[in-house]
Amino acid sequence: TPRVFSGIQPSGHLTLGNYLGALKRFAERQDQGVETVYCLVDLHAITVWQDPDALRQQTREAAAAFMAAGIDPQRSILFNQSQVPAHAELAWLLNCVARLGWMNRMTQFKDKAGKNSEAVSLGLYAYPALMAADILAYHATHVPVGEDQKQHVELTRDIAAKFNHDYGVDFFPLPEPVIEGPATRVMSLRDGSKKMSKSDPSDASRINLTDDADTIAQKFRKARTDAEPLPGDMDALKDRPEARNLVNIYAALANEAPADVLARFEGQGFGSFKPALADVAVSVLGPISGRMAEFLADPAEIDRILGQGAEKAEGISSPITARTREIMGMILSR
Ligand code: AQP
Repeated sequence: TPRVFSGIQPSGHLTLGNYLGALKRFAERQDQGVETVYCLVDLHAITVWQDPDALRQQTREAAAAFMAAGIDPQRSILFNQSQVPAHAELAWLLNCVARLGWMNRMTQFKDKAGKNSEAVSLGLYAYPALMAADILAYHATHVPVGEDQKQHVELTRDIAAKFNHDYGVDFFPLPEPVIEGPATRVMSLRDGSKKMSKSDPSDASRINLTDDADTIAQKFRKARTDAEPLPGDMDALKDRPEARNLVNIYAALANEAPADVLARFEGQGFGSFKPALADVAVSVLGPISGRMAEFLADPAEIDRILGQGAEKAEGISSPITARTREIMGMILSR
């Protein structure tokens, strides 16, 4: 039976990239009636330093964003990772299956560590093995993610296949990455070659789900673009990454094909396209930030929901990790 798993790091304010690449599609999956497990991956967030009070606040804010985007904790399992022991436990077991050479090929580690790779945490390096544990602890079959996470899901398949092979079992299903829609890689508003990221030092590079209408309009107004008018088809935007990004964002927000957006705006410049884009963004994000504020007014209720989700998550993952230990030869006598 299909089971969807995905997660988001509570490492800052969630962005428009997280919404279009992840949250919006998480809600669609839930509404298709598939079993959906969604995790606020706080153990991943601490691979770079997080102020403890800020981490708590960001985790509640992310939970509020999930619910505001349509994830219903009665129909999906919604929880924070650290409350379910299976994640850290299975990560260790899989650390012993994953190969160093595989880890060395992970581009996100190279990007995040930069030139300073001796000074980053061991956790940042092991991040993809923890992500494999997140997915495999639920025997998840489908993992909706943005383009940037594709390599990590492929690594998860390699780890699962090696485990099955090394122990002569058919235990872990190989999960499929699900990457679809016009906004699988939303780019920075300041640099069309970088993805929009919640940890980018420049707030102007991203739209936060908590931004108000004026801030959204101002960020799009200041977004980097070129001076050419919009063409009639997407192929002509091949070498115009900033323009292509804004058209894709418009299309994803309006649930239209990028080609249809261009058909309407062909020949127009950014002086008219940007305000139209801001209007669509505000009409979609305004209600979401409003609902987020309502949820955040009652943090104890958010914590209660996360606790209930963690109990359900533990019910699935705890027998799977126990069985993993048993397969590996560890005594299981209680
Ligand atoms: N720019 C993006 N466009 C489309 N999808 C995106 N995602 C992230 N950025 C974009 C998707 O959101 C999900 C959660 O990502 P994450 O929080 O686990 O970490 P990330 O991919 O590293 O995202 P950020 O925002 O860049 O976080 P930081 O800055 O903390 O590293 C994933 O499905 C991701 O693909």
